[in-house]
Amino acid sequence: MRRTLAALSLAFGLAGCAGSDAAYTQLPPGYLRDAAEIVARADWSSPDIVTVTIAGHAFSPNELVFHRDRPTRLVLVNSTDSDHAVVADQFFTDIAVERISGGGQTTRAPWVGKVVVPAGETRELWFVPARFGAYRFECPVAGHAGLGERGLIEVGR
Ligand SMILES: [Cu+2]
Repeated sequence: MRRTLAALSLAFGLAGCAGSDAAYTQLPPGYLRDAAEIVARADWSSPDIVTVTIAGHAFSPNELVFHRDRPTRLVLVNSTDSDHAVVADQFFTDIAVERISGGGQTTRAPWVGKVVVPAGETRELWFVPARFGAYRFECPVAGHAGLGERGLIEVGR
């Protein structure tokens, strides 16, 4: 139920506020039906690790390359004193998520719509890219994408 409420708050758009994570345990429209199975059979002993730092209204790096079918840990470091988040609509529909973790909490859900990174904190998104593609990502906090908090993701072999 809490996750449903989180999704609703995202839908209504809380301007100027990062809100809370959107993580889904029920299959949302357009997402990978077999995400839970992909995550379960992946080998998490030596994942690819990609670290992105948020500072000065920019993601660094802002061009990310992931590899299809490779278990991946995306480490999001917020070095600012305000909250930020990551949304990437088409990318998030094409990955299978193992967990969102950080701040002493772990959320396990196969599908996500938004990852919030509170001020000064770090969050990790563990996932498997399941499709090749090129995608955009950005911070959904009002005004932040326009200030430069955006980037590109490529999933290759
Ligand atoms: Cu932001």
